[in-house]
Amino acid sequence: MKTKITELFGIKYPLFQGGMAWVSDGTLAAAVSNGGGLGLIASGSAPADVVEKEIRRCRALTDKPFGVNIMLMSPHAPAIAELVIKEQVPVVTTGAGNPGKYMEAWKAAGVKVVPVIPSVALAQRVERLGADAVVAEGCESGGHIGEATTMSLVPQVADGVNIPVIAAGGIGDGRGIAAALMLGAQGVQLGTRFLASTECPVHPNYKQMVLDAKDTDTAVTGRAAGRPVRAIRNRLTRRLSDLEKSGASPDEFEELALGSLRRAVQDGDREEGSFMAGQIAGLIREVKPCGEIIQELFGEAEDLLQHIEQRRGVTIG
Ligand code: TUI
Repeated sequence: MKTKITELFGIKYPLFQGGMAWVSDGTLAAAVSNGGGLGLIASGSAPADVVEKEIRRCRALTDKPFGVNIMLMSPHAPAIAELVIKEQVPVVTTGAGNPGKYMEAWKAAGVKVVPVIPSVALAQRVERLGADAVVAEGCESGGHIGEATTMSLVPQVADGVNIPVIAAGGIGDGRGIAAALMLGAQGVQLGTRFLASTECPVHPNYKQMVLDAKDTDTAVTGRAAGRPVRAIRNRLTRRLSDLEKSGASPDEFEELALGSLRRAVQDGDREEGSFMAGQIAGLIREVKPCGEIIQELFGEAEDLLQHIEQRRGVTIG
């Protein structure tokens, strides 16, 4: 499958792997890049030297293009913004903020920039600043989210900008990919699907939580504190939600949330960890190698798009 995204980034399939804080390391990114997508190392809240090691690890495992996702709320974001230039990382995606102040330097260094955005207004702002593409991320996604759903956001962003759009949020199989293309996207970004991959470095309990999740098993907490986060329901999400109802301050809230992602990823603490995952977790049944996941995703999407009449019993004309 060729689109503007495969052309622009020199990849086989129009697929980005979501940059998941504490999760997306050099090994996962290389596995996705070797499978024909664009693997992304997530900086999360890690310092620049840790990210540098992951870049080196990724380069040792693949000669294909890859990228770094920079979480803009991190105090280390400015140092990582410089690091990607020094390391000549081909692609940067950004999340949780406006990347405006870094754009000029990245563009001058030849880094391709793809901000993750939750609204049309932000998509248009980053297009004016020189973004090469945008990831339009709906609130079905795991982690830090915006308000709009993928179904409503993607066509509005596609109409609002001239650069290519990558759809994210709620996509877990070939049907989701075909649907995203129909909505006007030229590529897709999947995070949750790659949580349940062989190469994903999270604790086995995290993968099992994704496999066990049903459609309604994620919850959003932190709306009142202005930082909504979607994760699999457990004691922590219930406590956060109670705290929110009791009118706790953003600081109190932050204190409870702090460190909880690490507790999920490293310790596999089923009750007190923050198991960030998207609503599509309910669809995911099996842990597989990234290469197989990607083959399966695009086999299904291509078959559906080529044979929609037979596959869905649609008669046109
Ligand atoms: O960034 C994400 N998802 C994330 S980041 C993350 S790390 C974290 N850990 C604990 C608490 C909070 C975060 C986990 N998941 N997705 C991309 C995304 N970006 N979603 C929403 C946005 C966004 C929000 C506001 C992008 C830009 C923005 O701009 C506001 C402004 O400054 O104009």
